[in-house]
Amino acid sequence: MARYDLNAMQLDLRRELENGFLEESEEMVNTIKMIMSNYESHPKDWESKEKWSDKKYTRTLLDKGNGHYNLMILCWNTGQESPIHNHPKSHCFMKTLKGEVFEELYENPDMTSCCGGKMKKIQDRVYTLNDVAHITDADGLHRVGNKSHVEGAVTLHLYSPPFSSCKKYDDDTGKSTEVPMGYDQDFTEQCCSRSCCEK
Ligand code: 2CO
Ligand code: FE2
Repeated sequence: MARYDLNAMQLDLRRELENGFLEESEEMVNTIKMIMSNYESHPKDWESKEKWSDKKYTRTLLDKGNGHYNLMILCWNTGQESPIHNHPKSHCFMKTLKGEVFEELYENPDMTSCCGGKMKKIQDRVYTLNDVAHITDADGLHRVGNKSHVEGAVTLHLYSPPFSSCKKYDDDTGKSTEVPMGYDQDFTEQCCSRSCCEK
């Protein structure tokens, strides 16, 4: 039997999200987690799309999901991490394709009536190969990164609905700044002759 590869997983995601994300649907969250869990990471599927920078983790767009979601891979060089940030009105799913990433979960100051000041960490988590995580702004904000000194990490992210900017938060003051979320590479333009785009 053919391996359940990244293209097969993309087709399942397309099908599941063909009408977009049904708000508040716990069932949909679980189905997407399951689809992403069923895929077992295989470097052959995604290594041609890796991009590494010494300056910052990179973002490579794989699929615009008919406007309903964005699917991308992120490459985290040793020691690289994101600022504390939100995912505005969106579901964030993250699967580890290579290495290991950490996640620090923080209280969302926009969800509490209180008062600014230092960001409050709620939890530390670690995601190893093939783990799938899910977060919304109602769960909190996060910082994600790669603590390894020797191995890069690659993660696969699905955001639904898609967003093109988010807020980053200062650790000490809790003040937020709107930042655009650009891409270092975009493979969606050449997507239409590939099986991932077939309905
Ligand atoms: N949200 C960050 C980004 O898309 C990555 S942290 O995991 O969601 O750049
Ligand atoms: Fe994030």
